[in-house]
Amino acid sequence: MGRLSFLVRAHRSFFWQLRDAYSAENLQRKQLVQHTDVLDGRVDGEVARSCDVVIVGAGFAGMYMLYLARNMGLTAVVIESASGVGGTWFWNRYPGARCDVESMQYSYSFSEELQQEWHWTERYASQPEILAYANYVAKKFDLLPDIKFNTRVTRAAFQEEESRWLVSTDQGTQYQAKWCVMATGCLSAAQTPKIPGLDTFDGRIYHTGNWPHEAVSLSGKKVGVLGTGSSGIQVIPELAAQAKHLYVFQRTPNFSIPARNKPMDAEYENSWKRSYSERREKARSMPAGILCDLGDKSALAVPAEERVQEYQRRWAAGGTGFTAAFADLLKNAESNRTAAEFVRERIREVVKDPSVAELLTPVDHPIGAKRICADTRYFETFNRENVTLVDLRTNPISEVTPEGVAAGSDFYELDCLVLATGFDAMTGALSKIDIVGRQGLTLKEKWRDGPNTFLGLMSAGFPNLFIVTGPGSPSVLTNVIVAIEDNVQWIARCIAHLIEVDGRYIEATQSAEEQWMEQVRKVAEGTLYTQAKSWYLGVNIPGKPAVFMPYVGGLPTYQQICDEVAVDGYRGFSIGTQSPCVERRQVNA
Ligand code: FAD
Ligand code: N01
Repeated sequence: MGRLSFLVRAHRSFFWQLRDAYSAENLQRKQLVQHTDVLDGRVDGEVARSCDVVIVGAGFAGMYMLYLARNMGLTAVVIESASGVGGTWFWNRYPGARCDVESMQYSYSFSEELQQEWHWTERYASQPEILAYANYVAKKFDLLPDIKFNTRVTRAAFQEEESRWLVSTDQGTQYQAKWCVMATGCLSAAQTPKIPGLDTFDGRIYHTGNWPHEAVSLSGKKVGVLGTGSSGIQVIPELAAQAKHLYVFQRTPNFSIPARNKPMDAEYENSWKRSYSERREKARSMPAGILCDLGDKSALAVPAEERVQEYQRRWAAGGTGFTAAFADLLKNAESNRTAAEFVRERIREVVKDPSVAELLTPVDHPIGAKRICADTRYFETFNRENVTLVDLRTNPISEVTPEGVAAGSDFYELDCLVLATGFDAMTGALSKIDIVGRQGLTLKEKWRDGPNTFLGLMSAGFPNLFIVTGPGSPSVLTNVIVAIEDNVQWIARCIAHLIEVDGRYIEATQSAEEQWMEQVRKVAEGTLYTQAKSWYLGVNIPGKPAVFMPYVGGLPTYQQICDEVAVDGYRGFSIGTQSPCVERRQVNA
């Protein structure tokens, strides 16, 4: 055990050496390896640009992967369908969009210079500010020349003879690379529900996950909004402030905690900047990668009065740290009920009309089992004269017509409709790409009954294809930037190892993958997460298999496992020095 922890520490120190060696302050291109693959080559008569790594997506994951790959001396290209960097924060431009992890934490930690010089103006950063930050990072590290914008990857196929990925785009371009990194995002495939007549609507339809770049004026308009998840809860107060009348079409009410956003306090910012690296390290030791006040007792282990005081304290402080009040809120149904009931009482207090309050009160799932929301005057919005809550449970939408929405026996005339209907999460962006692995196996076919990966990082049958924050990793249950940094560093280390040992390919073994998926399933079953019909389970997408996708065992445990796997010679992966089909021919000979 002692030796293993030593090796794990040594393995992790690689990242810090890498960070230090290639930090902003020292950004000369150093060559860890001699790369030769900058020439264009011909593939099936077409010219394909050849490089070491193709990265799909220029959100925080893709940008950091590019940064590390280039600084390792590898040639890399990022392919991005958007016209700019930022991913989530490029697309989700709806009014009210902001982060619910504090801005001092929701940022990269890999460059001390970057984290010192960037100034966040609010406790929780708004979408425009996070997008500005992404652009700043891209410029600071000179990432833009290696990103192909306005280009969608349509196909990625593993060429067995050469052990290379051939990546095709909707622009007719092709890229050939040793390694392909899918940095396509967990929440990047916006989901539009199939509602009869939706395409006949005469007014404009906006999806929160694909909001227009130009200003959208809603003043004097009758606006409908469908969906009351995190996006709906953020956009609804903003729409209500602009619209002549807002109709909120709600199927399931959600738990939300006041964010209590405020301007950045200079002393608070300085206290972080004085000890950024220590705080980042502590954050990495917390289950969600967020430095927070984590209760270590059971909610049932303290007297009722003390418990309520703790909830009140957290409610007043604001933010999603509310569910960290006690250690067992997501494990013990009785403990969870105490927190859920506290929030239900607050909703009843805030919303003046008791029948509206009742409709807004979540009763069908444990608090936190769906992604907890953070809001700014969400429940208060329903006290406004110009806001009507339409309960779709009793009055389901029958159709959309050119004039508006028919629900139950009522008709709502609308000028525009906002869809806050979420995403095909975790697998959606990947399943839109025709990914073909060894012997013609497609990822779509392999994942027909649910996504199978080893550590969320690789899937058996798809050598040299890495996924950042893939299903089977903690990803969406964390401060995602921390999860991204850890995954990307692991991938970089893995590629460095392959170069060191002259490995042509690395691939997850079937048995390691099966064992890992069993572990992912088991830990989820030990929690209350599986008791909600959430996108974590994929049940928001018709026909998608109901499988709990993220790993709920916590970031530190996950990272420890990833590190141990690596120091143990990439246990659970096979590494070959020849291409898989040459090896197969040798075995068969
Ligand atoms: P993304 O940012 O999704 O980037 C993926 C990129 O890949 C996109 O730009 C996309 O266009 C591109 N892409 C996908 N498929 C293709 C293709 N086939 N070809 C070319 N390009 C492609 N996380 C938190 O931790 N805290 C928060 O407070 C938080 N708030 C959020 C708020 C919203 C509204 C949403 C939607 C998500 C939020 N998240 C939050 C999660 C957020 O997605 C991550 O924090 C993070 O931004 C993900 O970065 P990424 O690079 O992995 O993916
Ligand atoms: O999506 P969601 P989201 N008819 O799936 C409803 C992150 N995020 O975009 O619950 C009627 O949560 C659906 O109803 P129901 C965060 O991780 C973070 O809001 O299925 N209604 C639900 O109300 C988050 O979890 C922030 O009954 C339909 C809503 O649409 C994730 O992104 C902000 C319907 C979808 O909710 C996704 O959030 C924003 C239909 N046919 C997003 N189809 C932060 O603040 C769907 N709905 C950090």
